[in-house]
Amino acid sequence: MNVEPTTFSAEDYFATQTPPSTLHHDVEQVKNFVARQAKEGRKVALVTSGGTTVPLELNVVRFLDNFSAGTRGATSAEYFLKAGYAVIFMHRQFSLQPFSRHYSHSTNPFLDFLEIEKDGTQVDSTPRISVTPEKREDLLEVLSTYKAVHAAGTLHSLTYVTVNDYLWLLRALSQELAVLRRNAMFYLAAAVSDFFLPRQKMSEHKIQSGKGSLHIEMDQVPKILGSVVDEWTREGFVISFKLETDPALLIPKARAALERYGHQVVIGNDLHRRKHEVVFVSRKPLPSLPPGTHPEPTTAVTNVNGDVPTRDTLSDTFVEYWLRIDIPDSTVPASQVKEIEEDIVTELVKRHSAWIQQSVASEVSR
Ligand code: 9Z3
Repeated sequence: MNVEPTTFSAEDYFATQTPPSTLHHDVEQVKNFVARQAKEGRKVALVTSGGTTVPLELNVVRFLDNFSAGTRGATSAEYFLKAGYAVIFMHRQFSLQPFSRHYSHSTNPFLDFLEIEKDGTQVDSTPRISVTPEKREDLLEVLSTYKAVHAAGTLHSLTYVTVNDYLWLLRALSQELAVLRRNAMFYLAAAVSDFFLPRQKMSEHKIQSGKGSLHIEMDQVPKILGSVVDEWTREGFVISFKLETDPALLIPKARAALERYGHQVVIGNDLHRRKHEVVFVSRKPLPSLPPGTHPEPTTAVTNVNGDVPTRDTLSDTFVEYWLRIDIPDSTVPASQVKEIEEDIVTELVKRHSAWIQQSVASEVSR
């Protein structure tokens, strides 16, 4: 395995890596969903959610994973639906999903909500099952919304596991969503690996132990946000998330991502504070720009190690908006705890509408 590490462009990546076998089927379903939403005049949010894996072997026994339970994505999807958007929920298999997340097996196991009736009133010999009375109200609310969303056909879910699945799906879905023009929102909350092992460098079988330590050299995952914005869906409203553990890096990295990719918003979150504090980083309003375009970088913002600005000269270009909620008291029941995603989505829905109006106006005036 003495192959030099490579920096893949998006083009090289898709020319050399293999698509998931379900890609065609997934894309056909999304195509139909998008066509229906377009006909019914809905905006569509593509929500990506959960971590991506990086397999170390072709017959995969071991893999690296990125942190994310899928809470951000699943919760936000519910609020987008409530705001009247249709949602494509592209999530890591077995991560949290809208509605069922309220009854996650670890924090709120649904079996604890059920009781076997003992009063012998059942018609046949099968005991009846009922919902614990004090849980009924909450369950009814979640269940009613879930059923209404299903009846309206406004939620479409599909899964990925590896970072390779994620990249192929994101490319295909953003190409499909291009037909919606400005009515498509991209809410990229999935925790995506920065590094991967190209299949050409992977061991076919399980890596054997017994030879001492294991050295793996990974390649960098292509920065495909640039392709989303510049090629695949030039008119969509694109929001990416930036996760850091060093708070000092949050704003500089978020600004650098905006500078580099030219999309609309980066939402920065610190790992430990993410449930009650996020920061929206966006470009200060500029004189009207044609849709799908963004200003040329005004400052050199990269260093050899990645995308950290080398000097803080970007504060004139970008604006930060902090969103905070109170840290909930542990005695408040889970169903009554305020969720920061509610405020995130409210803010984004507002910005998306304003952005559509502005970009339509600037198109008309040209
Ligand atoms: C996030 O930052 C999400 O908010 C979390 C949500 C992963 C923290 P949970 O699902 O966690 O509620 O448990 N997502 C984006 C992380 C990411 O990979 N961002 C890339 C980066 O930081 C850019 S796409 O470089």
